[in-house]
Amino acid sequence: MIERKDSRVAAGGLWTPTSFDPRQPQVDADLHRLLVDPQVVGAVQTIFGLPPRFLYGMVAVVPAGGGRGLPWHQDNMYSHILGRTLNVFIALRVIAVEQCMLWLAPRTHLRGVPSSDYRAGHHTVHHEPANGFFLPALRQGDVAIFDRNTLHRSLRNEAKTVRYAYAAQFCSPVARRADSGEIPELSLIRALANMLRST
Ligand SMILES: O=C(O)CCC(=O)C(=O)O
Repeated sequence: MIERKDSRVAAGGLWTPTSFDPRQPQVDADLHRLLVDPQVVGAVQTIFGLPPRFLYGMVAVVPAGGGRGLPWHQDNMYSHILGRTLNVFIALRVIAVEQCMLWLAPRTHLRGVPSSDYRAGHHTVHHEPANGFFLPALRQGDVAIFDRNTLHRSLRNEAKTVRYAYAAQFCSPVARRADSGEIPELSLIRALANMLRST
């Protein structure tokens, strides 16, 4: 159960990610199964028009009582991929608006990768978007799908309960790493997929 992560986050503390680790695919396998969920993968395939490749999976926990989220950023600032990439943000439990809700700035994915600072472990854009909005309250299982170039952020968890979300990230089969031109490292992710399918 996702609540086992509560012990890792202190009230009022920071957004805490737990990424899928291909070397330990059994850890949190019940959560990382979302990377191979037919509805998640099917939705991404509908957008790409092609079967997607797995890129990244992460559980994102935000402590109750003022836990802090992330500043405006693109995911493509962290692992720069050329080609289409998507983030599927999934509510693992109900997420109330005041519970460190996700903000998005529509159409910012069309502007490429803007300049940013890397501070305290996170990229932050120099110029905040003017058109940001926050999502409505999410039920468990609700998703928001956005391009990894879309600016997004989250503020604080003002609620008394922890916030749980999952970020499942995919790229198109023709996307390549910007630095090397290689296919994003996927062999290990495929290992995950095979492993999870067989469990
Ligand atoms: O979990 C959050 O509040 C932000 C999520 C996010 O930035 C991401 O999925 O890339």
